[in-house]
Amino acid sequence: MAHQLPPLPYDYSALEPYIDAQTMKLHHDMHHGTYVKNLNAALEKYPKLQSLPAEELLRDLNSVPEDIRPTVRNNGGGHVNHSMFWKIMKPKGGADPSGPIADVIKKTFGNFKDFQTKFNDAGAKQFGSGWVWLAGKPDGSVQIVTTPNQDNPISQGLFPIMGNDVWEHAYYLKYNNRRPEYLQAWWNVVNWEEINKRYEALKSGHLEPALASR
Ligand code: MN3
Repeated sequence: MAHQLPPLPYDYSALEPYIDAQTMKLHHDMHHGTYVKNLNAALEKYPKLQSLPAEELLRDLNSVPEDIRPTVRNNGGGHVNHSMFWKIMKPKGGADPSGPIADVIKKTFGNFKDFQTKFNDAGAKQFGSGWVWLAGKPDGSVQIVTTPNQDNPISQGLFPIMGNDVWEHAYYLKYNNRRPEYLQAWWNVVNWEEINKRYEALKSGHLEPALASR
């Protein structure tokens, strides 16, 4: 079955005032929609690859036929990244995390505030389009990484626990060139329940439910 654009799990306006409805509509319907369309078009020639979750293709890009590899990397990445992105946000989200993700953040970064500062700084410094992530290994260790374009940490052997989109399309209508302001505001819509689920899936080795593109 072809890859599908997952429905947004809340209204376009649900993340106001932090993320505006027009940005959400364009971002989900047009940008994510286009990644899905392009991914499916690229896979038409390779029926065997169509049934794999997009994460599997990204995990081993070298096994993807060369003629579609850049398209799969960019558009498969775009599909996986955004499928996660909608889910790790929610209206009335934010506040301080609790549960296992709070514990590992404290253990790794000292406290939540220092983690936020490092995450925001990394996102602000990502040159051009890309993402800032908290990524982890099956042993439960975590680190902040950035990726250009639509690359996903999964291609480097790391699992994306959470990530923020720092492409201009994610914030420009409301924040213009003020990316740091967007990065700061974003914490108000973070869905820690979902992020805890993803972190638990990584540690337990049962990643299936966390594969966002399914
Ligand atoms: Mn985006």
